[in-house]
Amino acid sequence: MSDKIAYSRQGDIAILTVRNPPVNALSQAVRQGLSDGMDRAEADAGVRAVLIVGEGRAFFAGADITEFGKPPLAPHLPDLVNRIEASPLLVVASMHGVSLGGGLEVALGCHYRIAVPSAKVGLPEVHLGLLPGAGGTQRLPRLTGVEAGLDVMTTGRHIGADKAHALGIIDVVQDGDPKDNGIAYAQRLLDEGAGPRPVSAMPPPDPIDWDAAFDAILAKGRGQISPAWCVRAVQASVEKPFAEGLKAERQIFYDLMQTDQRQGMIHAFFSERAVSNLPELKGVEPRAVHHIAVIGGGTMGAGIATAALLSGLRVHLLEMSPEAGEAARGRIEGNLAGALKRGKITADQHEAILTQALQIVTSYDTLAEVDLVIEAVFEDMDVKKQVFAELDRVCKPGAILASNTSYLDINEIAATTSRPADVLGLHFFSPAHVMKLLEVVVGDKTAPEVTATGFALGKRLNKISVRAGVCDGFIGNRILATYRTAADQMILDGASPYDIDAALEEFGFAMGPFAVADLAGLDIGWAVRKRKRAEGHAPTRDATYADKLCEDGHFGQKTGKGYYDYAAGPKARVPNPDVLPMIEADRARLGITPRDFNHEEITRRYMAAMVNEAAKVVGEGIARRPLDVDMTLLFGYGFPRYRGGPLKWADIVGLEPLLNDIKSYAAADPDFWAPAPLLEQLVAENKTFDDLNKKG
Ligand code: HSC
Repeated sequence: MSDKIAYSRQGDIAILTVRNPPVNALSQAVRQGLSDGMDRAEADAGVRAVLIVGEGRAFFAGADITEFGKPPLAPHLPDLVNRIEASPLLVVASMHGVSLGGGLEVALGCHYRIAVPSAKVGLPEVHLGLLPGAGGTQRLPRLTGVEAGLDVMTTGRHIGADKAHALGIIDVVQDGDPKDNGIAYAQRLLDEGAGPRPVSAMPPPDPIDWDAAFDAILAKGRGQISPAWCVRAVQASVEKPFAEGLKAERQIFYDLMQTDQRQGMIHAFFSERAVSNLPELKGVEPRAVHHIAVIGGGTMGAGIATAALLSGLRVHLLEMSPEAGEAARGRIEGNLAGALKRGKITADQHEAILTQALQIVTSYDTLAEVDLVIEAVFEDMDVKKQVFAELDRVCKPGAILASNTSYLDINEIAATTSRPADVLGLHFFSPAHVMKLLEVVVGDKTAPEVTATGFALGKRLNKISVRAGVCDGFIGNRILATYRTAADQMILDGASPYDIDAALEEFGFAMGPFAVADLAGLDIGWAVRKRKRAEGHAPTRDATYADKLCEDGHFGQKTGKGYYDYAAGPKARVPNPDVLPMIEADRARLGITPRDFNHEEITRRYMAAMVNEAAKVVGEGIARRPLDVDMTLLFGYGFPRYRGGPLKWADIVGLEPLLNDIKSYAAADPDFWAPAPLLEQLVAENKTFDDLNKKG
């Protein structure tokens, strides 16, 4: 028997204990061990019941994802689940930690299910571009009904034991040791004369309007297909005999396995975990951080302070005046009220944060004891330098001084202090207590333990932290500036902002770039354009329509008008009729005859600009690996997760055709479209971005 499964006996009960750390993924060895364990129990004289229980953190985290994309190895999971269910012995699953995907499917193949109160179950396969492929779409609806079953599998969310019990997924919820609980429960069932109770033998649930459900879920997924296909598999569970339903499920599973979306989502799953794994920080101890200061209580500073408070840190928030301090407190209170409402904190925690953990101050001298400071003041180098001079004066030795700048040179800021090794960038995204991305910007002199502390803080704040080098805009905003310029240039050539938003939303972005600009505030881009013009870095054909909007006081949603008119509310996007005439005036000034762009052409150009700049960012070492760029765009810029990130997307569509596109655009604008050397090199060597990820 495989060493992943330990076989033992207690009276009439055979116990199969799963030992496959860290999370008991159902690898080939585990499947084989379970199958052998069932054979052994059935041949073991006197055994009347089997208990399946996991050791360590989980019952089972699901199928072993590292085996996907490789030739499947027997025993296959669906066959194993059927085999367990068909046993003449009574089979009990005792669940703790997570039982996800194939892990829950194994439990559904067991005849009875008991769980500890902290256990969580779910069918998260849709987050990998798949659907449950080991009978989950056929068995779960027999227990829960179609609507609840579809909710579980199309959202992929984790469900607590009590809720799962209420839904009929778990029979008993009981505190205690999972193994002891399972043995006692199996014994009780035997004593009561219970026998095997296969879910497959239960009657199918009532039907729903399948086509309507399919269309609604497809529309909600913004192009992601696997949730909608759950509907068709569940439909089969209602309309076909069990064995035929299983075949239908398996066919859809195999079809989804072949899709780009499956590749993209599995890339996202592993990259999300790999991105904070820096070889340079192996063995480097982060500094202890218990108490931080945030300088500036605007939207960004208040969001950062909220995130820190929610993670249990003490926060001093420094503002210029008591009035500004009170306004900052109001913002934080608003954020915390939201967290309380969503159940992220209890009323007691809310009270303790506001009365003890948060302190609003107006003097730098109060910051002498803090472990780390995050400056979030106006985006101006001189202002930042003044702040850092003050911090350098008052902060204790060893305190870390961080800037939340989104573009400015961390090395220049660090050089104004007497302790450049303690300075780094911590670039949050607004709203900072919600958005998952944190760019940890490492300056030339930043000490390794300071970088390690940035990553440790990111983890504590539940962020996805990405290492970025110093350049204008770091990873994300530098790439954004390029694809936004490509969009502006397309507008000069004839596309409208509304065509571009529609094309990118079809591609899977939650919002197109112009709707995003309206949301973020058009004044941000205005300030950047003015700075770049002053530095002599304006595009050859410089569009001014966005400046005109700002000059007229239209900054997007916050003023009620930008590219769109929000008179009917923030979600009611109506094109602002003033915008197209402003664009036409720009075209006339620059002597451009507009032409039509279709959505495919818009997307190709936009993505080509994004990939080309991303390749430069990786080639220059600003991002460590292609996957670092992918995670930045996924978690900070609304890039569709099912496409994996821009460089995963590039690998999938092919680097050579992309390079050819870039070269063809370069004919009209050679500076902007200069191909990234790294992209040219990969094409010449017939390699992919993912080959670089694998090198680490
Ligand atoms: C599935 O089950 C498909 C089936 O329906 C059908 C299959 C049918 C096939 C038919 C063929 C004929 N596999 O996240 P953490 C690793 S699809 C392999 O840091 P946490 C993870 O990479 C699966 N490895 O910990 C990491 O490795 P590292 C459905 C897995 O406590 C380590 O474990 N299940 C793995 O924050 C720790 O993970 C899911 O989608 C897996 N399944 O979270 C669940 N799961 O240390 C995916 C994890 O080297 N997993 N690893 O970096 C999760 O959601 C989270 O990992 C947990 C733990 C909540 C389990």
